[in-house]
Amino acid sequence: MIKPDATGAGNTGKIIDRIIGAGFTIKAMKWTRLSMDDAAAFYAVHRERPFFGELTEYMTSAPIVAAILEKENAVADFRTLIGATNPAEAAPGTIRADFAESISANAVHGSDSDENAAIEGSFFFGTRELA
Ligand code: 3AN
Repeated sequence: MIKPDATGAGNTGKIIDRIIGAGFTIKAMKWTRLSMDDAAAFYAVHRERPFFGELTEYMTSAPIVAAILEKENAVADFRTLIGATNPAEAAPGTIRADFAESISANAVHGSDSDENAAIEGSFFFGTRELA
């Protein structure tokens, strides 16, 4: 997912370009905006965390781009491409080092396992939307 800070700053194209340049195939993609219910459901695992309110507020503040990406070793390679959650700790040249504003406005989201990638993919897309 490309998050509200990045879509709002006009960085969507640059981020997609990096994703394609790193060898990912786009299987599905959409520009949309999360409702509060959507954001709460998507981040349900973080429900009890102190930053949950800030996170859902932020994630509904502007459009996002959702995508399903395919690559050998996709989860690990995507996390390498985007860098650490906190942009201050993200390795130079990563998407978060170059485009993220803060730990909550951190430009992109990546699934943390194949299992969660399948769950998150079906949150946004039906099977007819897969290329
Ligand atoms: P990642 O997106 O790197 O997998 P997670 O799953 O630990 O990170 O956290 C989900 C999202 O919650 C992050 N992308 C970030 O926007 C937000 N977040 C995580 N930790 C904090 C924090 N300490 N303060 C504010 N927001 C946070």
